[in-house]
Amino acid sequence: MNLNKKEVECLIKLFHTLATESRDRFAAVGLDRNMFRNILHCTFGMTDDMIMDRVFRAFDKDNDSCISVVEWVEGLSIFLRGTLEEKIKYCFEVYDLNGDGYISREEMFHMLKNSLLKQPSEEDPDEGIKDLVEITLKKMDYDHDGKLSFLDFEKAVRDENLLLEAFGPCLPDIKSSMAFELKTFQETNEL
Ligand SMILES: [Ca+2]
Ligand SMILES: [Ca+2]
Repeated sequence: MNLNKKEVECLIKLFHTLATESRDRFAAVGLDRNMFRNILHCTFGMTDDMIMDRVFRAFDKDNDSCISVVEWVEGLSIFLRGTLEEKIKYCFEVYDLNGDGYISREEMFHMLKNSLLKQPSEEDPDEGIKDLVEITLKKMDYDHDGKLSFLDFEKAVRDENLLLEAFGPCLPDIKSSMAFELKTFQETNEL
């Protein structure tokens, strides 16, 4: 945990405010997929549906389709104060779409296609994305088995930090996290 006690308390307070707003819609105390996606979108500027869905699953450690207060604080600790190692683990989890421990060619294709779709091109876009997958593999697949293991991904990101979000933005940008911190952590300081 990289947050101090006061920050954790602020996040818990915010969680209860958000969870109360939605309580009439479902029984469990927590944030459901739609609420959580709404927060990712409005607060952290995320726009990609597939990535936001994966972020929800990465936060939802016990897989009960609801973000509990503990899952919320632990996830935001990585969002706001995560170490590089924590962020590598988190991003890998987001990008390993089927959770089999590898980022496959198909998964890379799917994510790159999804994030590059807005760029118009004369050529067959699928061909360009296939090329990009091969370039990415060449750069990141150290053991040459045609897919990215966690070790491949970790080594590649340590060599070049920009590769952390190679398959789509799944961490808040600096502007959004600073705005979030100002809003969330400041309010209680004033009390
Ligand atoms: Ca959960
Ligand atoms: Ca996989």
